[in-house]
Amino acid sequence: MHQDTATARASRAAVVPRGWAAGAGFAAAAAALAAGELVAGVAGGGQPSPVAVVGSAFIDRFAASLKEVAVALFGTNDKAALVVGIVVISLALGALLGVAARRRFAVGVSGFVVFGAVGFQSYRTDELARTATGLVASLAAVAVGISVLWALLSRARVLVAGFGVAVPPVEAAEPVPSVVDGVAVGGRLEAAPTSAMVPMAVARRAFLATSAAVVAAAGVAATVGRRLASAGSSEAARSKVVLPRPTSSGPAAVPSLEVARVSPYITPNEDFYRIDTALTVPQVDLATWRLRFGGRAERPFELTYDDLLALESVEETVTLSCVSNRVGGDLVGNAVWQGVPLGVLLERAGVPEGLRGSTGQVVGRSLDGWTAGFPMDVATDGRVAMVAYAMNGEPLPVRHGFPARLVVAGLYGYVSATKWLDTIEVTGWDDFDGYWVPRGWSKEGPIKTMSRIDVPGGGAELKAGLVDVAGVAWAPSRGISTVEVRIDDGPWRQCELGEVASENTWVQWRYRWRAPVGDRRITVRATDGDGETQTPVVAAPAPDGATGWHSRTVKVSAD
Ligand SMILES: Nc1nc2c(c(=O)[nH]1)N[C@H]1C(S)=C(S)[C@@H](COP(=O)(O)O)O[C@H]1N2
Ligand SMILES: [Mo]
Repeated sequence: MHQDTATARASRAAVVPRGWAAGAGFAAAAAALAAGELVAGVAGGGQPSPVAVVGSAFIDRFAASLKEVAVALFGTNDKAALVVGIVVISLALGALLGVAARRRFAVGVSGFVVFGAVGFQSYRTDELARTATGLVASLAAVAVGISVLWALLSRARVLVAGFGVAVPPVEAAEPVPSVVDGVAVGGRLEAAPTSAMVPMAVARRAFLATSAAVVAAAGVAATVGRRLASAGSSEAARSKVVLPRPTSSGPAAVPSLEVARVSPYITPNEDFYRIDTALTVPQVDLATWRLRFGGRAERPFELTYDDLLALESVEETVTLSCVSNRVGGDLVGNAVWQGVPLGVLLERAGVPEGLRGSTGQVVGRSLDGWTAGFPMDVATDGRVAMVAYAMNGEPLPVRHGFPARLVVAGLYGYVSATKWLDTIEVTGWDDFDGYWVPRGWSKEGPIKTMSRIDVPGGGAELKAGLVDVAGVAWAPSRGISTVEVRIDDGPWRQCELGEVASENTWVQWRYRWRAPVGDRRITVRATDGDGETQTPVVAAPAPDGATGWHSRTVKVSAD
């Protein structure tokens, strides 16, 4: 038989229960993450936190497989989902570490060190992050994580050994009145199976309160960190910008077609779709931001923000579309952009003879290292291509590329529309591939002709009689010549088209349908300015844009 002394029992009792240890690990991980947020906030200058850099590294590593999945699953909420995922996984791993550390604390220490190493490594590969910030944030997170785990496990041990905070000194000679069912054995508190419940519950509650306080403090620290981070941000700089008047304006604003729930001709900035790989939007200090022209340009130069705004500018309405947009999808929008023609800037930079036309490439590089490239002749063939700094009369919104971005009519965003511009490089077509090219997307990305039904909605129940069928159609840089609608397998009917500023924008269309009773399928197709009709062949977005006709089924009933 084993020796079963009171001493042995007491020390065994001092082993922290699994649940408590998991709680301690969870709270320690929360504190570690919060320490990272706080350091990033104090560092300022838009320095990302460990959660943010790990998320960015994850995006760059898995972008090719995720782009489709993420867009499909979360729409533009994919970033929030990623951040939540990283936090949840970190906390869960923290809980596991806590359990492992209750017998061997070294395991807990190693766990947090590995956490810190992953964070630090992500800082080193992140274009936006400074290594120094990464070092301090990672070390702080590791130190805080280990300290909190140690403190909570020690507290847990004291509580468990003492069987509850309410228990007076165990040396008490008399049975302790408050521990009704407890029995003092040899000067130590011995708990009968049932008797232990009451004081253990008290102890558990005390431990829970401590852990909850740690988690709450972590929440406060993380919030303060986030606040600090946003204080010196682009948003602050943007609010002080005064835009110049455009030197010349493209065709003036056109009236929007008045059909209930059809997309307005101009997409308000708040409703404009957003797609990018940036988990934290690059933050800019306008005093130090420069737009550089380089690569193989003959006369590399750079512009300050004020220089850029002082140049002659144009204002043009251009429809942007994402290559990931599905048939009927909403990753498309139309805005009035103000900026400096790219051709003028390239002229100043000097494009070597051998790089003019299709042998050359214009590469936009963003502050966070994202890149996109398109053929040189696109910049010089007379279409709208500009370094834009304003969108719908406002300084470029931060999420749409403040302080400056590229806008090129007729090309999908992934090959052209670099936001948060840092550098524009002149290079050879074969000398560089933009971000999405090695990830399986086509090197050239002209926007395919597309049309979409906005109203009636899919599955709508309508009354027989006159019904407005309406939507938008686009083929930027070629324009739309006709839009046709078909009911079931009936003949194609020409639609009425709204006004457009130019061939670079989408057009609103409407068909006045005398709807007969029954389940009906409405299909739309457009023909571009070159006379080419949208193909009915169904293709997925990868590798160069979706095709197919958009249709919707509605139920028409007698009134
Ligand atoms: N810096 C940067 N610019 C970027 C991207 C990006 O990931 N990073 N994504 C591009 C893609 S795929 C598209 S479709 C457009 C979308 O522009 P928007 O978010 O302003 O609508 O931005 C482009 N510019
Ligand atoms: Mo895109």
